[in-house]
Amino acid sequence: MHDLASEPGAAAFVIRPAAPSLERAAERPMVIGILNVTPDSFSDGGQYASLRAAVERGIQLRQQGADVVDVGGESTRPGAERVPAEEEQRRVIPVIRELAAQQIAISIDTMNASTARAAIDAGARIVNDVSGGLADPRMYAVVANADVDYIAMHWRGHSRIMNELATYTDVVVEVRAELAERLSAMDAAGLDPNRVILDPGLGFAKTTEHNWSLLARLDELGELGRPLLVGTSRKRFLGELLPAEAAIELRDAATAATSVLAASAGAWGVRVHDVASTILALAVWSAWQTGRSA
Ligand code: PMM
Repeated sequence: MHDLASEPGAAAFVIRPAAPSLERAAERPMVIGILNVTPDSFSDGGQYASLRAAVERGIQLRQQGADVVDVGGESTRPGAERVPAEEEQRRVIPVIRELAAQQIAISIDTMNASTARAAIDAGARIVNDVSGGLADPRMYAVVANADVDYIAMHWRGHSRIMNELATYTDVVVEVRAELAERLSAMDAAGLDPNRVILDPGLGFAKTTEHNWSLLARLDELGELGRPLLVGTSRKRFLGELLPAEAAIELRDAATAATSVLAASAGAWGVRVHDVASTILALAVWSAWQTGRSA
């Protein structure tokens, strides 16, 4: 693998070993790189070419410093329709198998227990479930019976209807209570609580105002006693800070800023599309921290 850390002036880009840990490292949060394998992401040139392109992108995310590559085959954008589990698996399993064979730590972004099971068999080490176990009643059993970590995101309903579910009196109090309920359900289903990461689910049944409250009051979710993952990357609420016609990639600078804010609020990890800009922003944050303690 190309070693960016050995290049002059590349000290910021220390590539950590591919062993995800629920202990947050001192120097920076975990960086989870997003690899969406949907027809609109790698559509050119037929199935083999798109498999190759997806695998190459996964390797690139790792080379840029991602600790984990999060592979997903079903879009969860507002309004998105469901994808059959068989089609989801057809998209993601060959990609996971190839990346895992290259010792890249993989999480599978799925709400389907059967896809989680197939991904674990293909080498995934983390199950990232945006529904926190609510979409598929068989999910907890799959996770409880496997040697994997589990990311449980706050969720109220499928993408087609989620915007209608964004009603809260106090979003942080309610998200915390609903995540606590999930933790109890996981406990009852025999999941190891020490292997669970929680995520506030920014943009999922949340308005822009809700997202900013959750980010600014992340410490209140920390009271649940579990590591927190934050996913702001390229989301619409960041796009609202840019001119309407701005290219989607321009949201990466805003994402890098939220990565720093999440780091300083104690987040365990951030999930991003553009790994390089977040790694650099976190290196700035880390150097700042060192300056404080020197
Ligand atoms: N957001 C998306 C998809 N998966 N998983 C977690 N844990 N947290 C998130 O915020 C999250 C997620 C939204 O879709 P994208 O892949 O286009 O970012």
